[in-house]
Amino acid sequence: PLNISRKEWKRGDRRELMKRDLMERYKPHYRRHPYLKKRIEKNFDDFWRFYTSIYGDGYEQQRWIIRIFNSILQGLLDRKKDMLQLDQEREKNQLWFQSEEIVGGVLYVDLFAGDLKKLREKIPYLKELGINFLHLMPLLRPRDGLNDGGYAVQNYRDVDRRLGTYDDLRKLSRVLHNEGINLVLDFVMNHTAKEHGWAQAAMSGHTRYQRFYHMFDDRTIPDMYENHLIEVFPDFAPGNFSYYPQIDKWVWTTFYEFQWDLNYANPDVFHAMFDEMVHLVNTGTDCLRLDAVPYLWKKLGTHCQNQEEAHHLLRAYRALLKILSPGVLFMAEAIVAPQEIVRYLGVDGFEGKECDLAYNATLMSHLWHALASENTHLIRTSLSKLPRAPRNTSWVNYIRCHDDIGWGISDEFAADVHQNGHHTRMFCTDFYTGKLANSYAEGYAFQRDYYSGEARVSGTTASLAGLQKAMVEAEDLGIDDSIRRIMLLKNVIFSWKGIPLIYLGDEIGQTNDYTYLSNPLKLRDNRWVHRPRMLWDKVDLRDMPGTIEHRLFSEFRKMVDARKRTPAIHGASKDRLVILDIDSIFCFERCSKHQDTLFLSNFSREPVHVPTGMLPEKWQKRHFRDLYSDRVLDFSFNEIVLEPYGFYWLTGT
Ligand code: OTU
Repeated sequence: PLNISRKEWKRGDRRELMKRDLMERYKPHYRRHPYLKKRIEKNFDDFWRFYTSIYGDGYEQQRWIIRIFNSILQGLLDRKKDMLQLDQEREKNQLWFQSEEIVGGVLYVDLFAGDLKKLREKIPYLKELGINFLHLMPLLRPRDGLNDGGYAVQNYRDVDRRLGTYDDLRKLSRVLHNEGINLVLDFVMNHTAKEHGWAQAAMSGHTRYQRFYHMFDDRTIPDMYENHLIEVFPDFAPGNFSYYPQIDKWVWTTFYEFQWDLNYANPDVFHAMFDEMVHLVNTGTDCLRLDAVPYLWKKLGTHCQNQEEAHHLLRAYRALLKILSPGVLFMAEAIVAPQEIVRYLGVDGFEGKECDLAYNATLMSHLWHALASENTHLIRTSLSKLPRAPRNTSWVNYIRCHDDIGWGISDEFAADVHQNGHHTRMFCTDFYTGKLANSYAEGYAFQRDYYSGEARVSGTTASLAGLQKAMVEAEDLGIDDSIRRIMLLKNVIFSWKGIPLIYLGDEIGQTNDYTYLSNPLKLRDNRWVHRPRMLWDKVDLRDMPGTIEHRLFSEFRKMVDARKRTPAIHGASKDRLVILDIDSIFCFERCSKHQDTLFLSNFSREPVHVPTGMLPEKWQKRHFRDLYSDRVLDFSFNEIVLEPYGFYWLTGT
């Protein structure tokens, strides 16, 4: 029942009325959950502002808001004691994720360990690696058959049967926490599988559920939208709409035909998805990876990505989870133009109100470009032109994930360094698919664009960096170089502001896995080439000096240790790019209360001498400590000498 009369609603301050009404309703629970009152007081205004900017503040909207807050209350009542406690600790230490101690890893449960139970047995390996922020690829119950690597969820409250049960997941999350490892889970927010209960109800004609999706009676409106849309998977899912004769309707399907985009213009969807989110949060996850967020809002006449409303939705959900589970982070998966990605971290007045983390796809793709071209003009120009990540957020820095590499290089930034954007992206594709004469890479074109010829690229880190070719040709120098290249890229993601995220298997240099070609459910999607089954025989070689695995693994360990003992890597330090007049050098400085550090990377296959006179004044000296190798270096002749693909983490002695 509504407590506020229409008259009051009409005349009064609706936000205050609603807030007071909710606070009154939850009073009986303040004794057991004393923080609830404070959290509502603190976050309600944000929720209201963003929620009503989408759904309005009509009298009936109260009913939705009360439902939403009832979901919070239910979530709080179901929430386990240890989680409630962690929430409170993290409320006092909100920027825990900015610590230099945090090191991320990502894996597929089945390919890495078999199932959730067996994954528990692999925890010692994760600890040996120093990983304490672990993203498990989608593991909620997917549709049968093709499921886009789990990104077509049939039931958000159940676990993929092949991996285990819901209890196994809860148990795993508890065990991980006891071992000091944070858990990241996917919340596939933009779409459900067409086998999801809602979609099934829609398919059988239930109008309430048809409104959960974007459905059209004929092609008129889809065609109007289509004029401005891009295709994400032009090869296996051309167009953005699919026809279903059972209901004689066209349904919005940005990705595969079996992934139905949710209609967030409907408050029913906002609430229903919030309920699913609450449930997921209560498995004990520390961070939700929000999949495909750029697509959440559709607006005719636009390309329907990165709309302001999509941001409002994330901000409204952010405010709600701060009430239920302030210990849980939001990580945006928005692989879009550099200028757009950063907006998911809440810039321009929305600092701290949107996502806490976001994939740094700009850094990732530009690192590969710098490596191929042995030139850092583009990466440093692009990075220096972008707004900084707000101080209460962090990037997730990676060189590779489970997806293809998209060449997120902007025409504008390319023009700033007198390059043509299209040609630059073509160069990257050609280089990493091994088309250019001097290329060492073994990658594959993914979803080539019919008009521009541009394509994203699939391939593991090791294969793209040349290890696969060098091993086939048994070329010692090639092997040395590719190991250097891999470590060069890793060194940047380990020291750049944010959390480094390693795709498990990279630490021992796993190359492309071609077995997907004999699996009918995988064979058309070459992203599976870089999602190899973990080769535990190779892992065992990490202890055998002289092997590639040993070399890579020990360097990786060294890097984790170095990161953890470098205070300037903490998110609170001040960072700035240092532009040197040497094409192949990427240099930045990070200054903390405790120590200043200068990071230098050489993207050239040749050694490079950097005259110390080129550096900012405080770095013009002769003796340094390299925090990576933990050695004191003496650069006589006033030159810092970097080996081919070499790098230093320098501090004063
Ligand atoms: C994500 O990626 C997932 O990471 C993919 O594995 C899924 O297939 C997809 O969503 C659908 O769920 O286009 O090529 O801007 O780029 O959401 C990968 C975001 C993708 C999109 C991204 C998408």
